[in-house]
Amino acid sequence: MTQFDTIISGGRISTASDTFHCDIGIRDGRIVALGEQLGSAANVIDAAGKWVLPGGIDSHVHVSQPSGEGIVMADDFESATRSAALGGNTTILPFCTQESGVPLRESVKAYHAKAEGACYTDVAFHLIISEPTESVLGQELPALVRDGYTSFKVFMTYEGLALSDFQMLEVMAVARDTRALVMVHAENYDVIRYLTDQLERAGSTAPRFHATSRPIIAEREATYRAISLAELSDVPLMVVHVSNREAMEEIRRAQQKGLKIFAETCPQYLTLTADDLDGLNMEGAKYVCSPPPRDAASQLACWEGLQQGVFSVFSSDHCPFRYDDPQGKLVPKGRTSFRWVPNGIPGVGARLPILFSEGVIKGRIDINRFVALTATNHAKMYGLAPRKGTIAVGADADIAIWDPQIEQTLTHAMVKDGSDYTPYEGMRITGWPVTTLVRGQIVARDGRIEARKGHGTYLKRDISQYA
Ligand code: DUC
Ligand code: ZN
Ligand code: ZN
Repeated sequence: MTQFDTIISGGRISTASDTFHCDIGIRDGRIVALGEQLGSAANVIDAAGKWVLPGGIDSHVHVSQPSGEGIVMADDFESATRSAALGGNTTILPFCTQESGVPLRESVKAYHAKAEGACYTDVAFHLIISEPTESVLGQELPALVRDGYTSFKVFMTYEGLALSDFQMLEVMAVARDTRALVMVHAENYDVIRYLTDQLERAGSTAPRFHATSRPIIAEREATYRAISLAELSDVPLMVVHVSNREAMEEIRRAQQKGLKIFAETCPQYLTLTADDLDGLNMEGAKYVCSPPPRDAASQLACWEGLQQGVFSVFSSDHCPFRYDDPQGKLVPKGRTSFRWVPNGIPGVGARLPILFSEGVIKGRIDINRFVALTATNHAKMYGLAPRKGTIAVGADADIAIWDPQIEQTLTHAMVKDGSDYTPYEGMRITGWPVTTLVRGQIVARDGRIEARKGHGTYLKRDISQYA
């Protein structure tokens, strides 16, 4: 009888703190040994010359979310987790949106039904709170937090989603009582509404005006206000998808005061600018996301935030729509105004290669920070540690084996999500995750899926280590 189901041998292992060479012994989906000459195994994966890292955890993705009349999100749970696994991820955290007038528990059940049997990676859910009614605040949310939905997102903008400051305070009070983590989309709703009206009246309706309608000031002001409300409520806060220096400065100031304010940035804020929205005809729609990509100075600021610890997580904000599709970016109404262009871009498959290549290979961050930003901190932040997010005895064998030598040009065919484009098309990328194991099983290898659909499982989460 062999001692292990799988041994990964000869690789260079990095965690969020260390880099070392040894073999990894895996049994029953977990790491059970780290050492040399581990003995025999049913399967041996030769990782000589490769980098062996914790599988990525992408804690900000949107899958199968209702997105407005006539608009369909490009990914279901199968295609989103396929792309995630091919891109070196082993867990994703999509959102369950509260539907108007529907008990929150019903919305959660509906997402479970969509994910059940469909996933290649593991999955856990955040909640989106759009109607903080008495029963949601008093009964549903506390019960759902107890059941493992330990984080929820609130929006400060968007019709049907934006909460007033009063409502934000009510949600934060529940978070304080239950030790849940609040995530916030920080943009000033009235500023955006006002500017959108002005732009439309002036006939400035092309996709590029999406960026004009959501200036840095709108993000900075809302970031400051969200932090103030969290300070008043004495709760930790995660500011998601931060795009620029001014918002970052609000976050840094709060962090320096000792407040538990955390922040996330995403690949689009490192690699795209508002000029990308400027394409001919509707091409710019491919880059419509919120907050919008800014400029080169903002990109530099976001890199500094990753280097200096202002950002603790780097996520994709994968929110995929097909481009050449009347139910996607080319929805007929979108031609009349940027206001109606589906908001979001794909990225779950490209997130890790982009940060590896632009960050680690180009020397902006080291490999340990890469692991922290893409896996370990997500696990700690969202109640998945110590089971997920690291390479240690006892942890799930969620592992991505990287070839740091591969150089290629990124194309949509490589990320294989349900969309028909990648906003990062044409980027030169060095390093690629060649093998992804989820709980010890090879799910993706050399650009192909090898596991059965449904190998991915739902994860009930603990309270955040930071809450
Ligand atoms: N916010 C997100 O987090 N994702 C897509 C759109 C948005 O506004
Ligand atoms: Zn958002
Ligand atoms: Zn998002």
